[in-house]
Amino acid sequence: MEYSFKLIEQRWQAYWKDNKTFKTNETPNKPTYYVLDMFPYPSGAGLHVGHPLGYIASDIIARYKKHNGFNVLHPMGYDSFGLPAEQYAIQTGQHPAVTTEENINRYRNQLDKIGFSFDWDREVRTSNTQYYKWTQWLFIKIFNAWFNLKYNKAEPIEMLIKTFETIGNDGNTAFTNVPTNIFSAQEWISFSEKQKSDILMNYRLAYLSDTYVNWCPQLGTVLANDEIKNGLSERGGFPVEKKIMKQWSMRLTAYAQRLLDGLIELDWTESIKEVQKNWIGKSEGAYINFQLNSSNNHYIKVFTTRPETIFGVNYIVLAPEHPLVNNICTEVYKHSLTEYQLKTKQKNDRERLATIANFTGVFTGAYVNHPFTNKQIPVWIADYVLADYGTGAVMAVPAHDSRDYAFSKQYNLPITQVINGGDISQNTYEQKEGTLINSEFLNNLNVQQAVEKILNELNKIKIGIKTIQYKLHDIVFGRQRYWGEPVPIYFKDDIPYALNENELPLVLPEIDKYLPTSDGQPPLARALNWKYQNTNEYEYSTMPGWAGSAWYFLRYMDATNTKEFVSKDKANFWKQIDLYIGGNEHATGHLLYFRFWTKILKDLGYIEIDEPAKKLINQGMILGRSNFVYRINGTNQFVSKGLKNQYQTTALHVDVNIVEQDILNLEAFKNWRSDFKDASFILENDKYVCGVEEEKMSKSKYNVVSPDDICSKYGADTLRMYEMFLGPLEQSKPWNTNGISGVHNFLKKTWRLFFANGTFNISADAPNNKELKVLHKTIKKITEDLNNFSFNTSVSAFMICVNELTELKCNKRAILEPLLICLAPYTPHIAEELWMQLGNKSSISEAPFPEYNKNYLVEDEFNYPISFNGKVKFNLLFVANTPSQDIEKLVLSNDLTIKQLNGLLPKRVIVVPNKIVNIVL
Ligand code: ANZ
Repeated sequence: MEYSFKLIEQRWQAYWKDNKTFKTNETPNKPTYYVLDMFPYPSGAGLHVGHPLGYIASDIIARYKKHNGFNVLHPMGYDSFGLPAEQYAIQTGQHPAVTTEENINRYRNQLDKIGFSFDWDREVRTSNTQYYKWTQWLFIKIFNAWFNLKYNKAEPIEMLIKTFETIGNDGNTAFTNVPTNIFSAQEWISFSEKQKSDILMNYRLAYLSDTYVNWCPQLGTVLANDEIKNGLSERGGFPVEKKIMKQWSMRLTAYAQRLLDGLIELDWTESIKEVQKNWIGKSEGAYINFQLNSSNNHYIKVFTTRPETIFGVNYIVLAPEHPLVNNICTEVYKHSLTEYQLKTKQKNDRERLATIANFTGVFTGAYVNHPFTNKQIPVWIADYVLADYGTGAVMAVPAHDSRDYAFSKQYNLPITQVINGGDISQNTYEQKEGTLINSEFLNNLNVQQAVEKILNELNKIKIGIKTIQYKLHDIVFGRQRYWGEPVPIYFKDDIPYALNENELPLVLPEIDKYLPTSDGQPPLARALNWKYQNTNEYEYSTMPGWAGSAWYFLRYMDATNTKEFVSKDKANFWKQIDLYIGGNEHATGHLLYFRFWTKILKDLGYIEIDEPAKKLINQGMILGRSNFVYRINGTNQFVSKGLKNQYQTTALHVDVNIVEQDILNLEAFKNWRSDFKDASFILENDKYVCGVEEEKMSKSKYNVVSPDDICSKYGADTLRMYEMFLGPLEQSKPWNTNGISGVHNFLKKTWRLFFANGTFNISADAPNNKELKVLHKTIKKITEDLNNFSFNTSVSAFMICVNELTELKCNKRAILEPLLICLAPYTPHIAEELWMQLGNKSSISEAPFPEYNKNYLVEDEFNYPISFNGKVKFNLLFVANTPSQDIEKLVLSNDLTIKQLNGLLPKRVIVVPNKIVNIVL
């Protein structure tokens, strides 16, 4: 019987579906294992062979854990709100829900062909009302929460309101990052509803405020920092500018320290942890107030990490957007200042920080007093100072800070070096230039002592205090787009109110066009008669793409619960993701946000875990292997790669599906595109050889390989095995179909172990030691590999095993049956088929994973190198552990030895057991 993978794969996929083989078990007292893939956004292009890489790895682990008796949770779903469906809707008028549904169906179809063990009963789609009802519910919980610094956790807003009612806000421990006036309990009670709402906004973990946002005019929406790459929108590559807008945000900064601390215990790669650490960007330093010369009461507050350099301060710089700028600027400088502020608006943070050679700024006309020297210090504005870091103001110390130095050079500002104890500037930038200040005040102090002393002094006069700053920003939560969760808020008398829980879901209304209104309101403002209780306006922005994915891992635990987003029981049963697999492009987006929401949910008492995913593996990218043809400029003639240097040519991508082993199929090429119908060719050796390059897989490069094609040509088992064979999971690697037939042949060879002359032929005989050794060596290797998530190395172990068994002509059940179980996680269809043919009645996935017996692994023979005066001449095979005297005798009586000795008598024979024999002449 032939290995007809098509039939086999269809049969078992249907069997698993009909028998719900991979329905999640929740058997008490069994260990649990939660394996999750980052769910896909169902794009119109479908899956290419790069997408399933992580899914295959996680599927292997899920199946392996099932063999080992775990309750395994291995679900899949769709991150189905998002921009592409909406952009498509704008172009075509097609409702994004329709496009999304079509794309999901296509994805599902493709996924099904690969034979994953997902429990589809637990599928989630973030755009389903029954899903986003809970996203909205969670939003309301976050809106109604504040962060209590005393306990370092979130608490319900009612508790804060109670404190305000009893003691006001003086000395309270609520986290806020906006200036808030002090009020008494009496005052709080006398405040209007609107005033109270405004004050609470300074504390809520989801809040509305005037915020600097990254506005992308072409996309008509704001973008989060991680949605911007090199100053352009990640999607579409459009320019992005800074703009002030009333906007929903989440107070991520309240959790900066916990997000940092939580990283320590996580089994994530160091590089991802490092990225998160840098993104959170903790800096220890001080606030120092510099008194404005023009006023006794006004100060410029700077943030510095180097208070000990204060004697070298030669000017102060404010961010152009700093609120004080317009107040302190003197008349003469107003014009140039306004102009500079306008210019700054055009730049994003990255461009501002990357000003390396070209620092610019303008003088404000104002001065501050130096607290120690009383010197007059000019105040400038410059775009290298960012408005939203620290205080948006810095004390510039050109001798010790490279940016300040470059700026001073640009504007001829004086430079002052501070020489303190001598080691002050260790490890940091230092210019040996400018006036020297050998401050007596700091004489002979080391850095730490100097910092202490300065801060003590500043503290005494109440103008300096230690502080910690984080680079992390709160995250903008509103999007001015249609295809997202409506924010469950309505406005009454300009006050935002959350909907009641029983009013959820707030369903996305139908609109005529997926565009902003003529007066610039978001698309939801187009909805007719869409009002809360027919009276009040709803919030018109929708949630960002990451809202649904910030908690989806919890929904899988209890996907059909209509009463709760997840029950306590299920949340405690499954606890945490044991293994999370996905791309590393989410390092500062999703991977930070779902940690953030998890912490809030824990604080509010809904779940018990503080971190969502214990272990994270980032799979590498599978690169496309692009092919090129070379068109002679101005003609429709194409020259083969080896001859192209003789002509002026332009390289064009050609569809990899009409190229085999880099040789172009000429007829197919002519039929590929109408403009190539009359193409002519200059060949080498009668062939057209294409150029090759590794690039990201994309439609526009015609290098996309679809898993469907591979499945229909070689089968899903080959695809699965081949993707693992390509190399370590974490590495990026090119897709090269050239090697695939090797893997396919390996499966055929495995199949043949079970057949003789076309009929199933298995022996019940007891296995011999050689066969047992091959099997147990393989079990050991596969088990170790699975525990180390090293999948590629398993593939070669399987190949060696099957080759050895073929050589031994082994068709014994006692060997082949356990081998099938080892193979099942990797190539489940062929394993199930042969398992059934062996007479088993239930799915192979129910079988316990074999354990290796180390007694079978003992080497039974040793191939001794035989050397003469230290030079190895040949090898002789002896049964392992043969006594040395016996070996000596056998060696000396061997023909090869006699020939080598050529009549000489050996002086000595040294036998090192299981290593070497040396004959000394
Ligand atoms: C004086 C000084 C002397 C500084 C010196 C540095 C070196 P990190 O480590 O990134 O936190 N700074 C403060 N706020 C800023 C802002 N909004 N935009 C740009 N720069 C800002 O850096 C903190 C240092 O960066 C601060 O310490 C401040 O300059 C500057 F030899 O103060 B420093």
